[in-house]
Amino acid sequence: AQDCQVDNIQVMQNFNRTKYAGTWYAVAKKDPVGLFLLDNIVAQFNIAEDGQMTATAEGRVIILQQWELCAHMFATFEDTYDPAKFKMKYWGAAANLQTGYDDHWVISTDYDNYAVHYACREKGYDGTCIDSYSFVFSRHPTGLRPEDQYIVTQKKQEICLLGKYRRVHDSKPLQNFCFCYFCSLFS
Ligand code: AZE
Repeated sequence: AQDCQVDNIQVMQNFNRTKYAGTWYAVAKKDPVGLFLLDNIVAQFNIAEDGQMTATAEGRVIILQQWELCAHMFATFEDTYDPAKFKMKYWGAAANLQTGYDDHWVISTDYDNYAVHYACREKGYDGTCIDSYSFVFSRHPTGLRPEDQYIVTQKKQEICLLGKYRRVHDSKPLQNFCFCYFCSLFS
């Protein structure tokens, strides 16, 4: 059973950022309050020689209620006391796009197939999260392998978000709305 306390959320043990690097396709997401990436979401994590993690991400967004565009985002990560918990500073390539400073926690990953990500933007007085977002990432643009579903469902439950996800349609931006400019650079 979970108490849903943000401080008690278990993250990936012995997290290895080098194995986490590379391309991840969002196959499911739980949205935060406000504007968010809709679909065609691909993230590319990179590890510099000094070990510093950075990422780029693209995704389809609708701004001002009708303008559809592809957001190109950049992120740098600050390390914390826990190797699987980062602080993520991010900004959009176009000047008018989103900037932010969010948690970036890796809840679980096998590095080769799936990853469950979590970010809590606002904790309530009772210690539970009142504004979170989360991605289920896959290495495969076609989605999760059936054998990874069980662990992913388990982890969704552990972070108290079971039933709150939506499928992300079109996790193949190369063929669809967004073109993942950075994907080829690092692979
Ligand atoms: C993430 C993967 C690592 C890099 C980044 C990510 C998050 C991006 C956003 C973008 C929001 C954009 C909006 C634009 C109008 C976690 C996918 C940067 C939250 C709302």
